[in-house]
Amino acid sequence: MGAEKRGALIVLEGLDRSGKSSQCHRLVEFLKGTGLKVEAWRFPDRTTAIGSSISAYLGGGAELDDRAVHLLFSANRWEKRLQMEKKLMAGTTLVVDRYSYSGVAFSAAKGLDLEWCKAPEVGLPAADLVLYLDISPEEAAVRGGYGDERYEQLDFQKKVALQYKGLQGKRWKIVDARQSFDQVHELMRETCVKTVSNCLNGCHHLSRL
Ligand code: NYM
Ligand code: MG
Repeated sequence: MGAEKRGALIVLEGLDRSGKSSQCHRLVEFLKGTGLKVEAWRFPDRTTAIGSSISAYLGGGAELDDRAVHLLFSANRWEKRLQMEKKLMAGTTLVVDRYSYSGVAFSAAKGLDLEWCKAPEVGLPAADLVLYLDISPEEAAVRGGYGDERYEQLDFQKKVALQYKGLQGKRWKIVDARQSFDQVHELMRETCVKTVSNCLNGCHHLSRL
């Protein structure tokens, strides 16, 4: 049997309006252009039943207990776990717009206990690379303004930014998101290519959070 050729789990994280969604698409197009099997994913995945409850909550149409919402966000990742792992093990790289780190940062910013917030994430596939699009909450707020979903307020985003800082670890790359769209993309390319080739060359097994 040959070495396992698995795809990479690449996660983009950052405050609302940091440019994650556009950069995810740009990155996926770039990686596809190099001949790789790549898919764009995002959390929350609003297409499932759990995702639609989350969406109703974010839109302000539903009031839910903070811990219940936290667990819904986590369950939304768990319901996708098998499909994610199958894709990764079949050699497809996933570029994911938000993951467990959003889950922990946004709930901890509400004042929930950090360890409690992390617990339901344990066992999910671990990201091979977390690209953190770094921008101050003030600068993000100025950029075209927030929408009207829950959490999209400057004071709350400041608390989220602090939580994100505490989560940064060895698989994180901090990307200066104040640069132009093309510059930010350039900053991300090289580490992504390296991460994908490490995974495809069988350097490491899929690990879990
Ligand atoms: N969010 C996202 C959470 O609070 N917990 C999570 O686990 C995830 C994945 O949902 N403000 C928050 C962050 C965002 C909001 O995300 C909606 P998006 O990327 O704007 O659809
Ligand atoms: Mg948003």
